[in-house]
Amino acid sequence: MIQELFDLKGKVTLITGGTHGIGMAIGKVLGSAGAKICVNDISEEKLESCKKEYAEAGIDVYTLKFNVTDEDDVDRGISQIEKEVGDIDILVNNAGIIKRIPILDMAVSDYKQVIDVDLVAPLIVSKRVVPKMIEKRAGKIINMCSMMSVYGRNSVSAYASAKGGLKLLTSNMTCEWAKYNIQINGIGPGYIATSQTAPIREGGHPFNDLVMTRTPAGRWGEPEDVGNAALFLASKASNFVNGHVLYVDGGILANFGYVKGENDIPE
Ligand code: NAP
Ligand code: GCO
Repeated sequence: MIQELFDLKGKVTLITGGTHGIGMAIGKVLGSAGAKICVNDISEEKLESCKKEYAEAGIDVYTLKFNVTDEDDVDRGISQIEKEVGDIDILVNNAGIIKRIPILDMAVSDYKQVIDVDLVAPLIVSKRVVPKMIEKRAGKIINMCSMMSVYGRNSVSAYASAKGGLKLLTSNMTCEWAKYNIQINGIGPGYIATSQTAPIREGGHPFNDLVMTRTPAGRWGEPEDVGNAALFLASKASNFVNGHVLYVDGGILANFGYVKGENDIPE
């Protein structure tokens, strides 16, 4: 019974930007549950190099180059997946970028680029994929939100605007598509150790101290922490969960913070 609940055997899954980081972690977990994993990227090199790591996890990944911000490129890519692999059962809108620039220093073009990848692209890819899910009266869409869907911080205005919008786009997708037995949810990772956060985590960056004190779990998240949560939202176990953002953040959103050395909880 329990195995059947999380069995994704034969489910065609597209993870955008799934060649490394959180997307790859999701691919490995869903692939280990039997899903047929398809990943796209804009880098041929990353598409090629990810195959080995997926293979080491026992997953024969299908890779395809297309830019999630380009409607024609998305249509071409999804059509090729539908032809060569099958109609998509599970869509993970994972591809994303961040630009850490204070508002007054940021070019509007930079702001628009982040919005395009992190907010408009999930709309483009979902609009192209969902008609087949509606026909089948079944589907799972997971939008990669963030704790920045609810928090801002200096220098990430474009990113937080996009992720905040993606939280509400998830709500609106639910309002329009849940009646077709499609579950659309978000995942909101906290601070996860990937290439995207390396600049603020490594080399003694002070931001690392902030994350360590603000996160009750006392650690950075690992991509697998997000992958494991994705299994729940991709499986039958979440068939009545809709429009929800599942925060995978070690408790950071529950914690206003404390003064180090005062009221420390004993180890
Ligand atoms: P990452 O290592 O930077 O991976 C992002 C992926 O998206 C890369 O494979 C990137 O490809 C791809 N991508 C970017 N633009 C694209 C485009 N136009 N078309 C197709 N693919 C594109 O980031 P990550 O840390 O794994 O994050 C994955 C997702 O989780 C992102 O949406 C991010 O915002 C979100 N998130 C991350 C954290 C965290 O702490 N790491 C926390 C909350 C949310 P290239 O490498 O070739 O550019
Ligand atoms: C930052 C980080 C965050 C993470 C993540 C946190 O600069 O604050 O990159 O934005 O990527 O979104 O949940």
